[in-house]
Amino acid sequence: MKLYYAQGACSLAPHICLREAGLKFDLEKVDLATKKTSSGADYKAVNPNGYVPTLQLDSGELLTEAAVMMQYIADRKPESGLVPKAGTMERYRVRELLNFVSSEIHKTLGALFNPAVPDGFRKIAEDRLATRFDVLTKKLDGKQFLTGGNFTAADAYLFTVLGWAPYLKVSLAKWPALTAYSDRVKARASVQAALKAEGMA
Ligand SMILES: N[C@@H](CCC(=O)N[C@@H](CS)C(=O)NCC(=O)O)C(=O)O
Repeated sequence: MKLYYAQGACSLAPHICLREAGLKFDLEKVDLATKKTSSGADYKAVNPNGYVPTLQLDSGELLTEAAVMMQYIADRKPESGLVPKAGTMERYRVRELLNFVSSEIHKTLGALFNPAVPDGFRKIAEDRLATRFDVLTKKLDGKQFLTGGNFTAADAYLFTVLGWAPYLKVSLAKWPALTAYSDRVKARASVQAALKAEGMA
């Protein structure tokens, strides 16, 4: 498999999952500004949307959308527990979280990377995020990870997007449980290895 990624972008989440699952994979960096990959390829020919991540499967097929490729990765190594077995309620819970992180946190925080975002929008985004962070704080009460004691793909995803907060000047000071959670996730060997491979550690 090959993961097309950009440093610290949402592609970090499937990258962490690949390492958690112990799968063999290559990385190819994408320059999001020029849409060229590190091998000089036209990234838009890989993913017409021009965004990362894209996962090239061993069959050569291309799979996009972070939350979906994490499920694909997890299913290659069910014993990793990254996404529980099909048909179980636990699986729906992780899918529920993946969807929540994608639509409520990733896209709201990610919009703030755009330097043209007006202050009014920033305020709306921050208010919305605050309500989501309150809910996440409650969810994490007494737990190591989002679903309990086991690390799942949802944790890889939430860790990745929370990591953008300092760059976006979104303060997490009101939610110390989220910072403690991020520190716990960051301490994992898979996360350290992924950060190192992306030049962030
Ligand atoms: N719906 C996509 C969104 C991916 C996305 O937002 N990627 C960002 C980085 S986190 C990106 O590549 N942005 C550059 C662009 O859209 O040109 C997914 O969930 O995988």
